[in-house]
Amino acid sequence: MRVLLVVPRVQLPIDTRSSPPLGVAYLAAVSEKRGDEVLVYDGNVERRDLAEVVRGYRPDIVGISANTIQIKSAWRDAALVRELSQAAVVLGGPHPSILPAESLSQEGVDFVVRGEGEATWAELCAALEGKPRQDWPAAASGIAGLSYNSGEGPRHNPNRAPIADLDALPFPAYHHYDMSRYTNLQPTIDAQRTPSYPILTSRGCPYNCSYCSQIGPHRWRARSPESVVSEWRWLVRDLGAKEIGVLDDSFNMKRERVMRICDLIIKEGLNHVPWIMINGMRANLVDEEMLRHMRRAGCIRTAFGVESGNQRILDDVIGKHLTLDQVRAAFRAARNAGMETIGFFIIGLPGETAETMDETIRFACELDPLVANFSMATPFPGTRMYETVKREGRLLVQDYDDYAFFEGRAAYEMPGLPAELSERKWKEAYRRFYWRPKRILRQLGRWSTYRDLPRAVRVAWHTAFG
Ligand code: B12
Repeated sequence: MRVLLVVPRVQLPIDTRSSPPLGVAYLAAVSEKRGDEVLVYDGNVERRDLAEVVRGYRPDIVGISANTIQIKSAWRDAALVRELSQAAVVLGGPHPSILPAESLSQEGVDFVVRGEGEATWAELCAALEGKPRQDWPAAASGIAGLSYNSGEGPRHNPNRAPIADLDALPFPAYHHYDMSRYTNLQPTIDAQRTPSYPILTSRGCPYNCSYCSQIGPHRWRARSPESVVSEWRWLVRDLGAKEIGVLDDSFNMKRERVMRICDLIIKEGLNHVPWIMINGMRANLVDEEMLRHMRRAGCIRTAFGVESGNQRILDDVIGKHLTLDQVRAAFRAARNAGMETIGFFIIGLPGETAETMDETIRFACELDPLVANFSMATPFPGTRMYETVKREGRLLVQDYDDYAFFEGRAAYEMPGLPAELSERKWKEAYRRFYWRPKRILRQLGRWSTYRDLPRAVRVAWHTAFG
């Protein structure tokens, strides 16, 4: 079969060309394993139009990946593919997984794969091969994790159980990407280190934080350290990785697994390639010895999801299962281990007041990470926060494109939490964190400060006076 996999183009003020999209790289590997011909089109780095590619390649099946920010672009791509070809159009990824019927009602969309995609995608490709369109609903009817148009409205087959043996998955098929078009994993912090590759050593998260858009069941599954390090070796030795970014939601659920991964990285002599934790580690499950071992294995920077400086917000609003003292200890341990840190914080959660947001800003300054990222609380469909806001507040986002709130606009308001307050506190957070003399002095010592100066001046101006 001729398979085309599409990452829709979106325009955001941040650089999303940081690394090759991993979900699609896994699907490409699965298709290759089936013997299909594969073409990947990442709209964010591609120079050709999708129309030109569809006309030239004439795919049999087109898979389009979408989170909420990408979904409208994904629907446009689906309609375009339908206009130009007879290919089956399949959507997958976080957004259609949560709202499959919505995507099935769009022009050109034939199927939605819900949740983890590899097995469902492989079964669907096998079921559709050589079949005319009128036979597709019958072919799709027994495939778990699939939603489709049956002729009598949308049909949702039962959920698929999460993949039990992650070691059995093929490595992501990066040769379908033009790596020279990607930057490095955290381009606003680091000098160029390319090629940079992501890696996923585990999937899922057992916690259920109110803001998190987790598409699968809240179950954590891990690859074995041996499987992780064989991919690591391939990335370094065969693909020439200059940097690796761990994308796991919960890398450190099991201490002995982390220690063993690091043992193997050191033993194999792979620790000269720097790696970073892209997502936050669980601050309640780290200790200095673990972080020192990660540092020895080449990890130069870790991140922690702190979210709030107010214990009540952490407990009652988010359900984070974390104490402020555990967070303090984690940052201290990372610093002692010689690692840089990133802190993720949220401003404007349901139930917040000016005082709780102040506490978050003060806590960020106290922890003093290299980078503090203050997200404006955004209720993504399918999250507990979304339900709370729909029940008790008022959503201000009109359009899925507006879910990328990089300019600090509030996504909703609640009684006692007007949009104006969240927006003011968001600006204040950046101003108070980044304009501290201690911080400015430290930044003057970093190379990237000079490279990013024009952008930094723009942001600083915006947060201080905009
Ligand atoms: C890395 C990452 C990023 C990177 C992306 C870099 C890149 N080029 O890939 C950066 C930092 C740029 C980023 C930015 C943002 N991100 Co982000 N990100 C992630 C993260 C941590 C990992 C993504 C990943 O690779 N996962 C691993 C792969 C294997 O999983 P996957 O992509 O979901 O794909 C699987 C399935 O979804 C499915 N599938 C996916 N596509 C398709 C297509 C087809 C046809 C099929 C059949 C199946 C299928 O099969 C795949 C294999 O199992 C996820 C969290 C997570 N655990 O996934 C959040 C996540 C995707 N991000 C999220 C958000 C909110 C954002 C931002 C909006 C945040 C913000 N306000 O700044 C921006 C949006 C930017 C954008 N353009 O989309 C949310 C999305 C929620 C939603 N409903 O849309 C997530 C889920 C985090 C969360 N738990 O809430 N992000």
